[in-house]
Amino acid sequence: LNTFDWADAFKFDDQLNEDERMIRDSAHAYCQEKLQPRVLKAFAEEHTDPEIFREMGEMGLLGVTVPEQYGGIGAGYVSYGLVAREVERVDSGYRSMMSVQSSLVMYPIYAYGSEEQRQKYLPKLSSGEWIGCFGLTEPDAGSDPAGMKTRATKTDNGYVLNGSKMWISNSPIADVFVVWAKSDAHGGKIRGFVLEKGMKGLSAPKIQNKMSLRASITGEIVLDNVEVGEDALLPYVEGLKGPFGCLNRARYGISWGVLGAAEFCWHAARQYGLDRHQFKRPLAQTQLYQKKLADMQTEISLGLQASLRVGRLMDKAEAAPEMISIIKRNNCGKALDIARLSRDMHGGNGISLEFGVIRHMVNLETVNTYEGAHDVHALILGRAQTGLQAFF
Ligand code: TGC
Ligand code: FAD
Repeated sequence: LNTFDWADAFKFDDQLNEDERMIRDSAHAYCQEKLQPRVLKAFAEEHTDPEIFREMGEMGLLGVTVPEQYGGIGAGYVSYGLVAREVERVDSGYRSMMSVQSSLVMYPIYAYGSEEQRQKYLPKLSSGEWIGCFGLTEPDAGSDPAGMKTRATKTDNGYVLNGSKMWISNSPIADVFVVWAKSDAHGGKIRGFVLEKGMKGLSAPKIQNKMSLRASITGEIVLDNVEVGEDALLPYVEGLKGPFGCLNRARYGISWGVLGAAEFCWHAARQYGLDRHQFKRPLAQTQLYQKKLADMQTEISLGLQASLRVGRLMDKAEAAPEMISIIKRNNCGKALDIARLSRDMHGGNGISLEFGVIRHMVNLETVNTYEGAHDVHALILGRAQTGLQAFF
């Protein structure tokens, strides 16, 4: 009879190659040994440790898909997904720090930057010596980034930038700012600019009192007549496809990451149900408890297969953005359901930070919203199958 491993229902592991397993295992070891022990305090105290970027850099976890000549490890998108899953198994905030640096800062500099920009920024971002952030969202432009107000105005030597960005991961501790603005010199089209900490008129105040992603710092970016040279412009992209090209990669990584968080919540609920007795038997020996465990196992197993499939297509440059919308939307929604169920299955203990599940639950509320809210991805998919846009 063929065997069934409850934790790996579809023999997911068999579908990975040796290199992918090695990257996954070393990411798992780092995350469990170094990140897991400090997450409770970091979340409770709303503290982001910049040293984590250096550690991740040393482990080769930043810019996994960036070629080695720029400091990356030149691995594929399945490897990137496996890393995201291991990091988010500990905390969505840590995965956020990693994926902004990799997909939203290193990727645009690599894909749209000049050779000088690649040489200047990528090695230091990949080692974690420099921290990056990505400014697209504004106070009045979230789901609709085309409505941004930030402007780049041409000067004799370059550009002057004015505007403000909101809800920007890493910004208060960032050294490098990838900022998107409408440029008058380019017919009002959206262009990317690489700014640096310390530029006159550039500030990044922290957003206080978040109840989610508390281990990952979030801030604004305020641009008050920031003057930059021509060399700050990302030369090789214009229009919304610039930021969306980065978001495709980050959203893909998130689809894996949230399954790591969901697996944590599933395994915790299973163990809790085996250990805790009520009515003279383990909670796990009740039909309602087992039904919930079966739902968790099913959704996680299916989600992993879908992300793996899209990852293999990304490695062949054959993945369409709509595929990414399916996995980002569904995996986030399912992970959030699983975290909420696990919280419930832990009873009163479920609300304590000590058990970890409520931390994942509140984190996943953010992950379900950022990088295209759950309903926004539904509209992308609705448009793709009807030909009718329902955004406005
Ligand atoms: P639309 O007319 O659909 O497209 C405008 C132009 O963009 C191109 N495009 C894409 N290109 C590549 N990949 C994609 N996924 C693309 N989607 C669109 C499109 O081809 C077109 O190009 P062109 O050359 O014809 O001009 O644009 P729209 O304004 O109608 O957009 C609607 C919508 C809803 C699809 C879009 O605006 C959207 O996805 N909104 C969600 C916004 C979002 O995801 N923001 C994320 C901010 S960053 C973030 O949250 C980081 S958190 C990270 C962390 O901490 O981990
Ligand atoms: P809105 O766009 O105002 O949406 C509010 C609600 O309305 C949502 O439920 C949405 O689904 C719904 N909605 C919107 N439009 C429609 C429609 N047409 N039809 C039906 N329903 C609709 N951004 C960055 O640029 N960089 C970052 O690093 C970054 N990090 C973040 C970190 C955190 C902790 C958070 C919370 C956000 C971050 N974001 C970042 C911003 C994030 O991408 C936005 O919050 C997200 O895109 C949603 O925009 P919004 O908050 O303005 O919500």
